[in-house]
Amino acid sequence: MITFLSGGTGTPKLLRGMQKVMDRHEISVIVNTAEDIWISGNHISPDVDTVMYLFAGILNTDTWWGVRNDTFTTHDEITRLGVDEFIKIGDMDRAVHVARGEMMRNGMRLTNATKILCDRFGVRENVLPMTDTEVTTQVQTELGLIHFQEYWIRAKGKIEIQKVMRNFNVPPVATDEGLAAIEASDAVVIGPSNPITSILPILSCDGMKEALKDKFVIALSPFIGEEPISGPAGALMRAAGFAPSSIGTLNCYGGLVDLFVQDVRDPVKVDHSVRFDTLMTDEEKSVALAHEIVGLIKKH
Ligand code: GDP
Ligand code: FO1
Repeated sequence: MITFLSGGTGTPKLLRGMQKVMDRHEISVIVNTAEDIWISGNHISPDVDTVMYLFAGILNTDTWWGVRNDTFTTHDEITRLGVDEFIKIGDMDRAVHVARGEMMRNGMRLTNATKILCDRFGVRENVLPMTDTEVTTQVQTELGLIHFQEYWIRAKGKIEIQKVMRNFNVPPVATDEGLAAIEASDAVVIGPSNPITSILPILSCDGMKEALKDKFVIALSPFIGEEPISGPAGALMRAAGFAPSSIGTLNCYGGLVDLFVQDVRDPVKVDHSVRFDTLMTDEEKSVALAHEIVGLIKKH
């Protein structure tokens, strides 16, 4: 078994390849939930949904969010009626948010709601939210302290971030299911996700760092030079006090990593790193990188 720590784009690209090179029941994914948000009364868990839709074979892999060929009838009508739905939600996607919202309002843990939804979609992999209580990444900007989604989607990532924070009522705790998956794994792979908004929230769940201490941990860089392959990781790294680079990524993980993987094109030198082509522009490239990562684990 391998456990992956994942956000909603970079690591899912690797998981797309992993599905093809491993027994699917041997894949566990602990997924960031610090971007979750209640919208129009329903519960969106963007990273959990991306991983679930990927494994269900229905993910829109042009955007890496939402369901392929979804329609937006409800979103268009709700917007016409004056609801400020700043996130564009597809109709099929919304059905998942409605179902999950209902389960959670009835007191179900996010872990169990995710399991039920994954079963309905025929997902064979083990998809595990990082925690069962609410935690939200917020950024301090000229608009005040706002939800990360407000920054990235409403403000299109175009305003300066002064500070990144995580807000919660109860400190987030790693789930028993997540810790059991790590315990049962030969290795843990921190995928090439946003270190600040996807990976740190997972690592900050109580019990997570302890669980990783004695495990073989591989981390992949989401940076080539000072630029992430996509998304706002550069601005967030700077705001959190880290260099926007592979070195900054490794520093961010604070000594948990046994083997660091960076791209063959990356001009930044990281001592003892392993280099592969990590640019997963299509499924074939995801499969090739997945083979390399499995090879590293087998060699260990
Ligand atoms: P989010 O939840 O949508 O922010 O997605 P993640 O946190 O999972 O991933 C975002 C990160 O993925 C960005 O910082 C990108 O640089 C990185 N990324 C996207 N595609 C690739 C790729 O093909 N290779 C690598 N190495 N990183 C990638
Ligand atoms: N990202 C966008 O840039 N625009 C959208 O309208 C949008 C809608 C959306 C709906 C459901 C979902 O699960 C994700 C969605 N995303 C959208 C992705 C967005 O949430 C972010 O890219 C990730 O959270 C970034 O980490």
